[in-house]
Amino acid sequence: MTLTNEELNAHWMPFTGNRQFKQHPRLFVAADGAYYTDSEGRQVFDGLSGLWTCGLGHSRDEINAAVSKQVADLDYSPGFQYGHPLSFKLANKVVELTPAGLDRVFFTDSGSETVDTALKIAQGYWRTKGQPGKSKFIGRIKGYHGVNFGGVGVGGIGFNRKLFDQSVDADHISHTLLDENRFSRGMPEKGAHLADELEELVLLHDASNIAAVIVEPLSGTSGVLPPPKGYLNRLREICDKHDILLIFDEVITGFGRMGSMTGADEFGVIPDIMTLAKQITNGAIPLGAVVLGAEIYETFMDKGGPDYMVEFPHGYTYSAHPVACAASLAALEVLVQENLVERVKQMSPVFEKALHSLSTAPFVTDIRNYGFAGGLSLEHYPGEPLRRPFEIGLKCFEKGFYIRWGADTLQLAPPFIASEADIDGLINAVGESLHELS
Ligand code: PXG
Ligand code: PLP
Repeated sequence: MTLTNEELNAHWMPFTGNRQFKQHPRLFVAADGAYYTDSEGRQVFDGLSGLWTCGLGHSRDEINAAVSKQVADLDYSPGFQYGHPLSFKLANKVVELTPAGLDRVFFTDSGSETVDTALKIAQGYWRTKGQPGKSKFIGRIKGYHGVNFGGVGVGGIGFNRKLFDQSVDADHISHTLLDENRFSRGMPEKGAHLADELEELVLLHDASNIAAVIVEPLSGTSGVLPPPKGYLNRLREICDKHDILLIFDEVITGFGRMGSMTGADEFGVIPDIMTLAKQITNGAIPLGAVVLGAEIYETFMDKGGPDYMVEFPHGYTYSAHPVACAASLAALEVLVQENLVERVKQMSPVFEKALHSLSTAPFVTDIRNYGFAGGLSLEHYPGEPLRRPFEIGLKCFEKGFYIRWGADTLQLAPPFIASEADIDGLINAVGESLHELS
């Protein structure tokens, strides 16, 4: 199936070079397991699990069946003032699978909505407690928290911010991408001290003005930056000392990618609020979730006024959509039943070894990895940092491998079900592409 130039025009594609794409469209028409079929009928390996979404592989019978049944039984149910049983079942499942102390769940439809919801909960919490001054957020340079106004405000990627006003009051600590950690495997040794910049910002702004700190435990979008050893623990200590909420944005790290159920579990640091999306439904239907401690929820309840009143004026038409809840329950069941989180942990050394074999390939200036997530930084063309990753991405696609390029990095995130041969094939395709460009 091919589309004409005219047919391609109406859709303004997200985070896409629209002009280049419409000249050279890359269209998927089917997917099964770890492979897509493109519009030319070729099999293409899914080297990023969709957009970090489809760890279980595509077209899982269990999810398909649950979605089909739910559409037939109850296609939509109003989420405001009425409910349906699946959202409660799913909330309990999410609580069971996330760290102890995170006991309440607010559903959304995407990572960006989840982040903005978490920020609103944090600000609303302090106001409800009678500390309205605690409204500023601290994010991190290179952080990605989606594209809604709050997420862009706390985000730390200049390219995503430059066209828009500063939307929420936010300051940022440094990123953790250090030269001395280049080619580290797993958590880098150096960089825990960078968390102390939070102390500096507390001195500057005063804790009485700060609502929350938001970080990805492992930064995904900016090229896979695992946290330095001790770094997240230090952030936790500083937040505790100054009574600042710690939000972990686990939209990518949640539900298995790190080789544990969450990044918090894997790195041994528990936040006050966690955001989840993507893997929660294996990508089949959009859904996100904010998970938080009961004390935050109870604060809103206690100060909610008469019980006919809404305690938190927030929610989406599609919050806890029944079909999304059905997809999520099925996806989480497969994740647990097939021990896929354990599989990621066991296979991570295989992925790590294969990935780092690219350290001597042309243009590679750094490689980073954790679990089933890998990032490569590439030498820039003079004045054109974004060009080479784009060229490599296209070369890989020609070879039948879908990978992600962003900024001056390549990102790899194979499905949890990927075989050793799949991983070798992926790494070989990237290696060959780099050699062909040299
Ligand atoms: N937070 C984090 C940590 C994310 O990774 C979002 C929020 C936003 O989620 P939505 O569903 O609104 O897109 C994300 C999304 C990439 C890539 O290639 C990463 C994301 C999305 C698309 C591509 O790194 N992350
Ligand atoms: N805009 C208008 C005019 C609406 O009526 C609504 C929801 O009712 C929204 C935006 C928000 O949509 P959603 O709840 O899907 O975020």
